[in-house]
Amino acid sequence: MKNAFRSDISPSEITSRTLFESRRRWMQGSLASLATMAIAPASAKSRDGKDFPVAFESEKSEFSTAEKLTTYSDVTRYNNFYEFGTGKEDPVEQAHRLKTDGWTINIIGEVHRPQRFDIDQLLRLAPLEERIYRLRCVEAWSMVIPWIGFPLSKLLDLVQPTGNARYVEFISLYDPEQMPGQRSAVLDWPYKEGLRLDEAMNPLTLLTLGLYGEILPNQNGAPVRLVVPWKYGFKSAKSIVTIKLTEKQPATAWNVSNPSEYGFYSNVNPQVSHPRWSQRKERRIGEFLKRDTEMFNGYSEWVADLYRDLDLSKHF
Ligand SMILES: Nc1nc2c(c(=O)[nH]1)N[C@H]1C(S)=C(S)[C@@H](COP(=O)(O)O)O[C@H]1N2
Ligand SMILES: [Mo]
Repeated sequence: MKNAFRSDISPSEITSRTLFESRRRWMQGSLASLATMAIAPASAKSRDGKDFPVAFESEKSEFSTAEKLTTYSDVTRYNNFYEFGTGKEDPVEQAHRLKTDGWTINIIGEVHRPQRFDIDQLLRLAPLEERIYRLRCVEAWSMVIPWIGFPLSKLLDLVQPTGNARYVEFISLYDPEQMPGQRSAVLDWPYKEGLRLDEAMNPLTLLTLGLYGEILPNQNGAPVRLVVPWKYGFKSAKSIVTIKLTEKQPATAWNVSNPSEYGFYSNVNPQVSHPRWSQRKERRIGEFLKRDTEMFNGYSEWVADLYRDLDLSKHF
């Protein structure tokens, strides 16, 4: 099987090295963070034995679950990334096409300081944390993944939302040359997601640059994605190029494609069935028996307050 990292000099590898160098520079300049460094740099070989030149250090997070990790192989081979096809292994086979060098994220809309960030700037923006989160797909499977990133709130604080800002829209890359899945109209491209501003500012909402101590593999949304652990996986947009603060609730790709099945909120909620299947149980990838799905994917303690005044069967 083809792999994003198998070719001698893949675009992602070049980016990887750049990230590693910039991260190392950042670490050298920051003695304070050396004291809290928790994860040693990974070796030059990845878990599946291929060259994998990049690793970076991060701090452990109080928000991490102690549950057993899903294997690196499952995390990077069983993916949803419709830009590269709708099959679970399409992303690992196709995402090597994605060029991530020179990537920027543009923050626009209702902010006092609109700004474009490159990945180097993002890496230096805040201490990187390892967050071991459950990811629960709307398709009733789940994984436990050690992400690397920092709270999105740190980025939003920097651009200073105006008093009008109430929502945050996330827009993924549109480039059918690199993303063959976009030649089919399976979704209204580019992929878009949205959060209420207070959801985006919640400390659990992670701007994510890596997993398993390494930079994000392309199929997991390189070079920068969102991870929103109390919502169904599709809210966690991959390969983001634009973040737009808005006054009105933004349209989202899944809501546009099928409004009766996918609402704006998309909170993990075992009491609200998907119209075509129950959401009461889930299969943890790598396990045989199904387990009960928890309200807000088990993150109620931190997020239930956000929805106190909302009827969650209407706002599903
Ligand atoms: N741009 C983009 N982001 C996306 C998707 C997608 O198709 N395109 N799929 C979503 C879905 S349905 C899930 S479950 C998660 C899967 O993330 P993973 O493959 O890294 O586990 O990514 C989400 N983000
Ligand atoms: Mo999903």
